[in-house]
Amino acid sequence: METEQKYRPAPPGFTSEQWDTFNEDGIIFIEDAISDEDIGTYKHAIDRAAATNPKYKPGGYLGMENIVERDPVFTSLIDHERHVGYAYDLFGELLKLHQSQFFLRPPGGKQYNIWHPDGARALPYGVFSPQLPLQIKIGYWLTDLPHEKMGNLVVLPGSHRQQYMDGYDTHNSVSGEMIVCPRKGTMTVMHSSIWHRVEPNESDVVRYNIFVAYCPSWVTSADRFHSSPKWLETLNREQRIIMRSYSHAYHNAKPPASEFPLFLDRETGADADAGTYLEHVQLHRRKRQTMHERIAEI
Ligand SMILES: O=C(O)CCC(=O)C(=O)O
Ligand SMILES: [Fe+2]
Repeated sequence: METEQKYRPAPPGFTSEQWDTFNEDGIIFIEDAISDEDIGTYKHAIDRAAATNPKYKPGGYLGMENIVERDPVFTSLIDHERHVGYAYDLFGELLKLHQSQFFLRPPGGKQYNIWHPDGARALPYGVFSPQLPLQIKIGYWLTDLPHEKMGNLVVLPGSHRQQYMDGYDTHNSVSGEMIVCPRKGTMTVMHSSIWHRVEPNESDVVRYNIFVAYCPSWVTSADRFHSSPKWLETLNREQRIIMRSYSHAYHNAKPPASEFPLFLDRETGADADAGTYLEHVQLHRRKRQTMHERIAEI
């Protein structure tokens, strides 16, 4: 009984349609995922962080990383019910926050990215994991971007399966590209191997958005080596685990027993898969099936 209260069931993740689209296109769009009130809260937190950043000039471009450690509003994103289930579906009990960031992309801003996939370039994740991502990026879109040339994200749907792309390291439009024109409140879930770039912003609005990326704990983090121990103490159990701030390096691959289960199975509430191991095998040494493994079996 006690264990049931101690651990949370995994929040909702991919529907089977979303999973099919994610595999086909490398990105899914979930409109109206974020309420107007929450959009306001996130934008205020971005403005607060910008105002205290000595590098920020009002009206200028700004990208900040490891934002979860900067403001409680961003901290709540580590394990937010709105999206963490998508990451858990992929990375299961070894889920880690890879990177958290926001961008302010103002009119006339000079900083917009050229075509690239996220993650390793000289030895991309796709070499080992041609189908499943080793990183996913959740996007929170906080500004209406109804047209191109608004600092939009541009993706090449389906390109998460390809290792080469002629537009690489250029801004050139390529055939088949999709200029993402989200309504504010849209959430995206992106396979990090998808090729993407960013449009210039020739509009009169500032593009506000947040990205939180996840990976397995044995893939390196992108925006920190360790988190502040004092700050970690302020987190709930799942948030603290998902930050994976280990002082023993091998814990990245083999986390301590106290960190299992991260979540309970969302349907059954179980902390282990039935019928897989003999009784004596301890939980932290057990493999639990991820959503995609279960689906593959059906
Ligand atoms: O800001 C965007 O839309 C994408 C940024 C990007 O590609 C990145 O941070 O890797
Ligand atoms: Fe990127």
